[in-house]
Amino acid sequence: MERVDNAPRAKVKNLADYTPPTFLIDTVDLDFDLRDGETIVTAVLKGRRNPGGGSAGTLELDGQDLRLVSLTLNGVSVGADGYEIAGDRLSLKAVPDAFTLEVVTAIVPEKNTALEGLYMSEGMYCTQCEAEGFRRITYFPDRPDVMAVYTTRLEADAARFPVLLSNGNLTETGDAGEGRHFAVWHDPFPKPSYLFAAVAGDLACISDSFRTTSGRDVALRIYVEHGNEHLCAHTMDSLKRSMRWDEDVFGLEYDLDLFMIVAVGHFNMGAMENKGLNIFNSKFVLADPETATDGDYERLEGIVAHEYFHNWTGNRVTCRDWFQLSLKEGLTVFRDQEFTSDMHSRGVKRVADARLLRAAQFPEDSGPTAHPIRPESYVEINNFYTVTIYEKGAEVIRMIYNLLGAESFRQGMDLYFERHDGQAVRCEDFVAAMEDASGVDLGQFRLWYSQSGTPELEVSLSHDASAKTATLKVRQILPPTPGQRDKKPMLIPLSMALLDPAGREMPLQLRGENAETAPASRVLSVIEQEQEFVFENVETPPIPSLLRGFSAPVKLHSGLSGDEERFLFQHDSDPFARWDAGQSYLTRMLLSAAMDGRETVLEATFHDAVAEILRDPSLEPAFAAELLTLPGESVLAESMRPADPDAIHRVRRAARKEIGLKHADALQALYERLAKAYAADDMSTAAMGSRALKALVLGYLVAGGEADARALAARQASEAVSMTESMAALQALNGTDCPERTAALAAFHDRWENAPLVLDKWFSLRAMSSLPGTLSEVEALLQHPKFDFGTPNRVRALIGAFVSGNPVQFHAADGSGYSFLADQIIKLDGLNPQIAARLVAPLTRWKKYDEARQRMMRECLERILRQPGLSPDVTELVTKGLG
Ligand code: B3K
Ligand code: ZN
Repeated sequence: MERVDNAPRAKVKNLADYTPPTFLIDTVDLDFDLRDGETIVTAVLKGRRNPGGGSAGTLELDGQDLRLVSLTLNGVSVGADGYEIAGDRLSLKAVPDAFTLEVVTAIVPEKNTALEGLYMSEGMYCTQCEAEGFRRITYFPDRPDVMAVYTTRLEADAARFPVLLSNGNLTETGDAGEGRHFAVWHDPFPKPSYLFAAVAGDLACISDSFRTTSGRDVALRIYVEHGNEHLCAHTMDSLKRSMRWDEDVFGLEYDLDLFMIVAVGHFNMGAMENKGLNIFNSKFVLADPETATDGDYERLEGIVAHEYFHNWTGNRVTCRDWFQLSLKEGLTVFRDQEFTSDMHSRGVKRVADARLLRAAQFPEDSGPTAHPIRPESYVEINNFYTVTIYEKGAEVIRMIYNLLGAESFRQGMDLYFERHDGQAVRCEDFVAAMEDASGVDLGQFRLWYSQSGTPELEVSLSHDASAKTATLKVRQILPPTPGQRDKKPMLIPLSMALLDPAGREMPLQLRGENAETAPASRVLSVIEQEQEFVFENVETPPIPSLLRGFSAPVKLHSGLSGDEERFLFQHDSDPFARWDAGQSYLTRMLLSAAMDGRETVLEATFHDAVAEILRDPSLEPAFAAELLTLPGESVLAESMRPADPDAIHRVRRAARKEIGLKHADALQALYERLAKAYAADDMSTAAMGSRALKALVLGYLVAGGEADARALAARQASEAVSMTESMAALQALNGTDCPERTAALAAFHDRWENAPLVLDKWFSLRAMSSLPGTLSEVEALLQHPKFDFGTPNRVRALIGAFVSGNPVQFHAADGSGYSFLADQIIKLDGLNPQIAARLVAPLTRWKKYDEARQRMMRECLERILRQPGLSPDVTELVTKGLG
């Protein structure tokens, strides 16, 4: 067997090795001569020695896939002996303390399939520079602590590229002769190279404006392909709401006179916060009720907000180095979560965020790629745009918010901006600002930045009737993670209440405290490995409601019985704790049925609770839908060792059938009531919530297995006037092999064949069907005329959906799912390493499965690693995955 060593391309970078840049760059003048074949980029950098950066005379520049045309230092052409190129580094020798360097490079955007740097998407030029894409445009110190003022001139064919955009303000336009034109943009705010952006294309523009609190008018523009203008209203609205919210809640105003969003069809992720010129995956710009679901609407709004909020948390104050990524990402996710909570339902949002953390982050944190939210080393930074950095990072900010309270947190934010506006800083600087503004000691809390892994809390409550005390014993367990065997006890905020038999909160009087001021719920600071909290004046045995509001990103072992969990599921006034009690109960029922092969999964008493929820008109429908959703197959797999994907699928299906049959009448009645509740194009929170519940109800009815339920779904599919209705019907039918499913899918395909974003949904439905034979269908779909390995959205819709959204087929006992994935990773790696690397994770979770699956998954990882010329991206994850 051929042996290949991919290691040389995969070099480890360590936080401990950070050194400040030797030279700073004050201004960058960029000129893009955009032409078919080769684009010439001329960069003029004005730089000077960094007073805190040592005395070396060599200027280190990064560059990748560039053809160097010329280098001119202070007007003198630099000869071959004046610089060295080694790999992706250009070292320029004998650089004086102040200099002007002109770098001319040639690049080929048309051939750039990695979609980093300058590339082409559907006939337009666009850029993606975070994290290290700028080095694919020109030689530059491509690191976030080098902040410069950019002036950008773009020149291109006037007919094909009438729109020329870059960061900041437009300062000049003109005719460049020979049918070409140019535009010059100037961004007055110093920024790191990763926030640079440029676009050239033939695009339609939707304009609006926003008046800031201080009375400035900001022009808002969304650029999309011609013909898509009518699909931008929700994006524009979301942008305006975000701008208002950031002023109201954080006192943060937008700082330029122009804010632009450009929609791009080929994009590696969701969107990018480039200064003044956000570039978005078109999936998160274009929406109307006919083509986008309510879920799409919500995600779009959240992403627009997230990118907009980055203007302050990320752009004005940026990261010193990429180890600090969570400084901007965790904080900005926290901000977008708060925005969504304020716009919609706080309880439902909290549940959704907790669900995401459990489904995606906990598995990462317990697997071979676990890392702290501030990692200490990496090979490829693109591999660190993870749920840990983003979502766990946001949970860490949320804990600070809860520890300090809203007011002090706001003061901490103000101090953070006062100290660091215009700087590139560390997570530590953020924590210090919070600490200094509030006086709260965050010493022990800082471990959340450096320790990886999900802490576990083991809790037990005992009641002493004669002493009238209730004692809560808490133990924290910190499982070992790669590179971290022993850990220090952390500060874990544990929000809790004690409920009496009627479900009311009892006063919580800790020993030594005053009875009069005892609160109904409180946050305990768990700081020791083992700790006891004694509550006084507790007459009757209480039921503890724990981890309310998901007060910390931990796994809770509550020690509660099934009856107690059911009680909380019915009575807890805290939405998260109520939902969580139900999930925990269901997990127990489902897993015990999975292990003993039982036919009936749910207890009769649980069905009573379900019946109650189905007929409770006071419950917010979106929340009722959360309560009644069973834990997903991958979440269940997390709690079963070894995980048995077939058994999990079987019992989950059986439980759904039970619910569908047992509650058929109630479900039917509810379906009819909800069907009349709102117009299909009513996009209010209430209407969307009502449709979420209706989709769940339809799913259960079809799961019941009766023909009339299938007919109902088929009717909904064919009569649907909105994408939400249509997808709900297709999803309900997707797990059943029946003519209704086949017909509905075919009709959907024919109707939407030419609408790429909708066709993606069809690919995903096909890939996520749990029916046997799905893998062969997915393989056949790789040959579908509309499938394209070069379009990330399509790859995610088909391959991504299969490997992450179809556990039972992906984990097929014969290993076919694994080798399919290995083939696709190898194929994609040659085109787009980032997209290939994003698919690796499921194979790295082999430890959770039985021996046969373990062996097959490892074999696939080894096969991938044997590929010659494998990217550092995939090499890093596969190597870690093999452990
Ligand atoms: N900052 C970008 C993500 C860049 C990913 C680079 N691989 C989008 C965001 O988090 O807002
Ligand atoms: Zn972000």
